[in-house]
Amino acid sequence: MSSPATLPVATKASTQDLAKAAASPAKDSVFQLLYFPLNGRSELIRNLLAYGAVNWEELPVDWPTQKPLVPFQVAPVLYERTSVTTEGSSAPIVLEIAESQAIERYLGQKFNLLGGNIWEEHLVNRYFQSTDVLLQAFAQQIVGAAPEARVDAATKFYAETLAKWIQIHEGHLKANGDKGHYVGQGVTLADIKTAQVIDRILLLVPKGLENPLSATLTPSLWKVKEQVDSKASLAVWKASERYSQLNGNTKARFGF
Ligand SMILES: N[C@@H](CCC(=O)N[C@@H](CS)C(=O)NCC(=O)O)C(=O)O
Repeated sequence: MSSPATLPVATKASTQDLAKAAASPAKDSVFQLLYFPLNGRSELIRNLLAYGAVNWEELPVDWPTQKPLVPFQVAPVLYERTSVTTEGSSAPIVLEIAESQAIERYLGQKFNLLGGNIWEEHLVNRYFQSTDVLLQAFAQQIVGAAPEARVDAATKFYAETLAKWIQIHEGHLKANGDKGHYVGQGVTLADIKTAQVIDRILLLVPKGLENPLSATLTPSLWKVKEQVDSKASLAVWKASERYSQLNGNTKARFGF
């Protein structure tokens, strides 16, 4: 009998067969995510799975046992049990997808969130990346600061790094029609990333400071968040007990 923390076994098959499985419809797959009970490097992945309205679940974690078995010995790892089989077998192909940003882009591609052409994909990637740079600075400067230094660190971060990001992103969003989208008139990976990073920044505002992002302060960015959050399947996820638990665990883990 397999233990509850047993990992799915990635199918060993030709690149051609694996590519066929990866190209199969997401709605026919079951996705299983291995990550710790925190937002961390999986908040966007969970949001994307919810946004895509696919069949997904979290795998039980027994990290010491699992660590040596996953591609880079770090989490997250996403497993996709597809509807595709290899020739001569009835076993569905299981894909093992690793590295948080590679997982996010994989899901972005699967859910058609990377724009409609090479230029749009570049725009998606550059606003996504710019927002990731913001998130890394936030993690380092605020989350990583000693609790007694957090108010000063956050005040500086809001006034400098965040203010610059806001100015550039608000400018682009307005130039794109101010409808809450980075590219064209639809939701892309860049939009979902921005909505997630806004959530993360607002979740971790040090006590005593005002929210630095809102419908009044950052109207164009707020529209992005509203557009993303209006997706029914994502709203269901955000209203779930597990979502609140992950937020609570994240606050507690970092002493907010
Ligand atoms: N570059 C990797 C970094 C992953 C990473 O550092 N994961 C941490 C948790 S956020 C981890 O697995 N820590 C446990 C360990 O290293 O044993 C990614 O983005 O997926």
